[in-house]
Formats: sequence, structure tokens, C-alpha cells
Amino acid sequence: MKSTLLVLLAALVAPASSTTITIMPASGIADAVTARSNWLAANFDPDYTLNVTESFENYLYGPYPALLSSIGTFSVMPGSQPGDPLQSNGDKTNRFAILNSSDSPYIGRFNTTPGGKGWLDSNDITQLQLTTSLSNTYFFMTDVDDVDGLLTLKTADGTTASFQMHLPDGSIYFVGITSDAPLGTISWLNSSTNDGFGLDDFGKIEEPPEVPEPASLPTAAAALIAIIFFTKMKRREVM
Ligand SMILES: [Ca+2]
Ligand SMILES: [Ca+2]
Ligand SMILES: [Ca+2]
Repeated sequence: MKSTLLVLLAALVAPASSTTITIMPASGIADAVTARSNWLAANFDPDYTLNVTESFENYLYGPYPALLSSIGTFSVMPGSQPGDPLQSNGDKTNRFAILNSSDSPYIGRFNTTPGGKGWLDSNDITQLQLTTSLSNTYFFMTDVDDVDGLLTLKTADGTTASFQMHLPDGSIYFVGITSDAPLGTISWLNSSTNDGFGLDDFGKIEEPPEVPEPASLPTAAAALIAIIFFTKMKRREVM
């Protein structure tokens, strides 16, 4: 009884982390870039600059059960299903892949990096995850929900956001995620084994360098005084 009460109290006292997932449709890459600029301006100080660190230009095809990237580790989640053995155009493994326009078996997924070629492709698996220590990130998605799928984004704290079903083939979206705590995981949960998507141009918000707090100086001084005092006391005891 007592422990139940304590757990309940802890749950009430613990501050719930607050995560916001923003999904913005765009008419093309240029429009998605504008959406990204607007989102950055609306959510962050002008000191925070655009910082795209993962554009999937330097990886082989795979397919991968997990891939360490500059933004975190992508992995196939336990319980994920591979692409439909009859309908999917992919290699039908329970793996994701790095594709480019010359080797993609899919229609509607594409690179969004200026001068680039590659993107991370779901390869029609149903559950993909990014494990990351970042508290903010943003990226582009292509070809979501154009066949029969419903795609939901979910962060470790339980925040979710879904796309609509029956979107046009080859659509592009900007997605921005902000949180007051490290995200831990971002999951792409798809209801279909025949309606994958592409991910590209992941960025992160660069935090300005931390300035040491002035309050720590008096604390350090107090600690030093205490050490001197106790050292003197000890000497007296010895004498
Ligand atoms: Ca790219
Ligand atoms: Ca498509
Ligand atoms: Ca699709």
C-alpha cells in the first residue's frame, strides 16, 4: 500500500517531458526547405544555425539491421515485418536500405540533398527506429502513405503524430521534433508492408556553448574554507 502510494506520488511529482512533433507538407524540395527555415525561425533563437549532419551520401546499399549515423543509430525494431512477399518492390528482407535514384526499385522516394543522391529507405519494413541522445532533430520524408499505409511517428516519451492515409505518390514532408529532454528514440510505425518511405537530411540544433554559472564560485569558496577549517582542527587533535 505504502509503496503504491510512493509510486503514485513520484509519478505526480516527476515532471512529464514535453515533446512536439511538427509535420509540414510541401509541394517539392524547395518548398520543404522553406518549411524547414520557417520551423527553425519559429522554434529557435537566430543564434541556432541550420546544421544538416546526415544526408546518407556515403553508405553502401546494405540492407541493414542497424546503422550507426551521425544523428544516432537506426535499427529495425523487434516485431517489425518485412516488405510484402508478393506486393513489395523491394528485396523483401526485414532490413532497411540506403538507396539512390539509379538503384531504387520504388516510385516516389528520392534524395533531397543538394547535389546528392542517397537516402535512407524503409525498404517497406513496418517498424524502424532511431536511437539518439539529441533533444531536437529535423528531417525530410518522401512517399509517405501513398498506397495503403498509415504511418505514425512516436518518441520514447509516448508522443505520437500520424500522417494521413492515401497521400499522393512522391510527396515530400518536413518533420521537426523538439523536446525539453533527450528524445531517446524516434519510431516510424507503419501499418502496411507495401507502403514504405524515404528519409533524408537529418539536422540537429547546435546548442550555444555553456557559460559557467557565477553561483558556482561562492560554492567553491565555501568548500575551500571548510577544507582549511577541518585541516586545522585535525592538526590541533594531533597536537
Ligand atoms: Ca541525401
Ligand atoms: Ca510511391
Ligand atoms: Ca509509400
